[in-house]
Amino acid sequence: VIRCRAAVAWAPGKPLSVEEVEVAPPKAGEVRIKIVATGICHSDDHILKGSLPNVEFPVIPGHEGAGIVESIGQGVTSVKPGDKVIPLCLPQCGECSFCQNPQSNFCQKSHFSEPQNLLPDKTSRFSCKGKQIHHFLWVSTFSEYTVVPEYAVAKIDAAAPLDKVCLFGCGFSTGYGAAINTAKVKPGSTCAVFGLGGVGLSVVMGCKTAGASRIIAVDINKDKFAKAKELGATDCINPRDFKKPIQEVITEMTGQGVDYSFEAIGHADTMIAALASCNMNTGVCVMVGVLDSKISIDPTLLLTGRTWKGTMLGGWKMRECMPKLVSSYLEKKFNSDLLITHTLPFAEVNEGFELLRAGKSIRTILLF
Ligand code: COD
Ligand code: ZN
Repeated sequence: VIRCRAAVAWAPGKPLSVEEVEVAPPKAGEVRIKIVATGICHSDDHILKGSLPNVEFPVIPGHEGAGIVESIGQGVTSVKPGDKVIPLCLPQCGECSFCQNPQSNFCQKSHFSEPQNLLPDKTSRFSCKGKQIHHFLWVSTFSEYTVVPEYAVAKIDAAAPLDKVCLFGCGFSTGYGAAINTAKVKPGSTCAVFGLGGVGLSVVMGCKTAGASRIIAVDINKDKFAKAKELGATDCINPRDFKKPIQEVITEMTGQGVDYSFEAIGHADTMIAALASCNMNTGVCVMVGVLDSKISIDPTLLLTGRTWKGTMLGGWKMRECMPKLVSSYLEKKFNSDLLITHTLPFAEVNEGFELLRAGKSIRTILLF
């Protein structure tokens, strides 16, 4: 058993508390990882507020981490102690019908299929003050050591800087893949991206890489516009600067609406606005944000031919694609470092969340 620091969410609505926790050794088929760096994603804030379904407290959040294998359980063959790895919040067992389908990046043997924030054997490797602490998406990267199933671990290049590629665990992969894999943005096309956080800005990067000729970035915080332009946005608009709905503004700007629109905020009204902003017949709208409520739409929006899609971690088969994404990063095919605005010691995790809530950060990296 290892004793180390972790940020525990004891109850919804409370700040995280940095505690000493016990981390049990990996069981058969599991890997214990020393987390070196972890990003703060808006979804972690959703958990703290208690607004994500199926999350039981107390829990150790965090799902955008990178680290080094500390020890392995019986039967583990794909990684060994000392390997650099990224824990995956979407695993890839390689055997289920989804994993075998080249079109799919889902895995049936995941916590999404059977909502529970314990490991697959329905137990936890974490305890604190005599209490069992829940895992989050199996990965719980706000802990200096974490235990995950082998099929939720991707081995990456030994040259990868962990304080940078940790973003591939969620934000960067989700946004970049939403454009490249889910929407399959074509060269010369027009795009609109709603929400310019770490995820939305990664969508902008994906649209740019795919060769979009026009990328309209939408946010109510104009402080996000400079970064969006740097990453490839051609137009930046604030819905609050217009009297008419933003979908009408975008439709006028482009003639028939954009070819591809993306929602990376997680609000019902912006999901509908994003849908209505794409071409009524051939437009594709990708929903990236999660919503904790229901949404009602005018079916005519779809009847005219639009496609409305969702994306899970940007459509990547995480375990096989992660090493390739890291290699592309090392070859400088994209610069995800531009998303990192702050780096803080792990003890300042709550300050990191304050920066996110205040709209002052894109990504804060916490270092152990
Ligand atoms: N109109 C325009 N922009 C808005 C509005 C609005 N009404 N409200 C907020 N915004 C902007 C904010 O100013 C901010 O710039 C941006 O939207 C949101 O950015 P962040 O930094 O707060 O959030 P991200 O980028 O870290 O995450 C956003 C998600 C929506 C992706 C996230 O919250 C989420 O729902 N994640 C779950 C979806 C998913 O696929 N997750 C994968 C595992 S987490
Ligand atoms: Zn996330």
